[in-house]
Amino acid sequence: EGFGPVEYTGIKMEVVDWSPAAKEALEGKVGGRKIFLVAATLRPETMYGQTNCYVGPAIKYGVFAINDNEAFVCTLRAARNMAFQGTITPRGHIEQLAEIAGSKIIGTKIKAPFATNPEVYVLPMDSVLPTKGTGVVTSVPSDSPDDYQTLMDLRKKPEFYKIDPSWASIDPVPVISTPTYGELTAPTIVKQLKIQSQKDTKQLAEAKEIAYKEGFYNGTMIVGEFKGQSVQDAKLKVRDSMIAAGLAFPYAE
Ligand code: A2H
Repeated sequence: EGFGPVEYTGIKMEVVDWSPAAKEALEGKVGGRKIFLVAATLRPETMYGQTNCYVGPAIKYGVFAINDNEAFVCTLRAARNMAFQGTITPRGHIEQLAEIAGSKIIGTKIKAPFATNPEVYVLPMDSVLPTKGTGVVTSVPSDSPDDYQTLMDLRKKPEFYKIDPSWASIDPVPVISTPTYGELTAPTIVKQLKIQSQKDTKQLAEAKEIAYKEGFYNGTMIVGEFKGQSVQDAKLKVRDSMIAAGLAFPYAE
């Protein structure tokens, strides 16, 4: 980790249809509020290519009131941070409406803001850290090697991961073109490094580094409002556009 706070973008993904287990766990607890899973990302410009969302099955999440009409699903740790960043008011005050295990959220259908696929499913990812971001990760397999490899693992062994194969059926969506790796940077690097599973953590860390640098310094947007612009130029514009649309918020830690 570097020094000083990291500026993430919080992405608001409204729940469209809870999994049966989540429905049961939340019954009568969340009122009539609109509920959002919220993810922290460093790459808001890739949100056009979201195909899923990941939670840690063993992570404990809360449903936190944001105001009278909305609630966020994230870790308590993230809610505490948000309560000191103007996202949750009044300052420092947290109202937890319910608690729920990540395993129960899997299979929930959510909205994917700005994405080509407007609705996507929540899937499990074992490497989600409870100590980073919100504990919720948007899955963009075109540009994130971790997201891509996890999707491949889930497709290979749906019974093992206790998922319905249809939840993992959306293919990576090209969002950014890079001169070296083409329109599907993450899958290309994962194949070049011969990565076999999400347990190949050393190679995945290397792939992540290569994909991040290549996308940021040499990438060009091939979809969306800023199509044709460099990733460096588009990154903050996409972020601002999502914030203006009420679909994202600044989140630092
Ligand atoms: B990124 P850094 Cl397309 N546990 O978003 C594990 N990973 C987490 C997390 C958690 N609790 N919270 C966030 N992340 C992921 C998009 C993306 C990301 C792309 C490419 C690379 C990439 C879509 N997933 O990150 O340790 C989130 O995934 C690679 C740097 O703070 C977040 O951005 O540097 C990133 O890790 C933050 O990681």
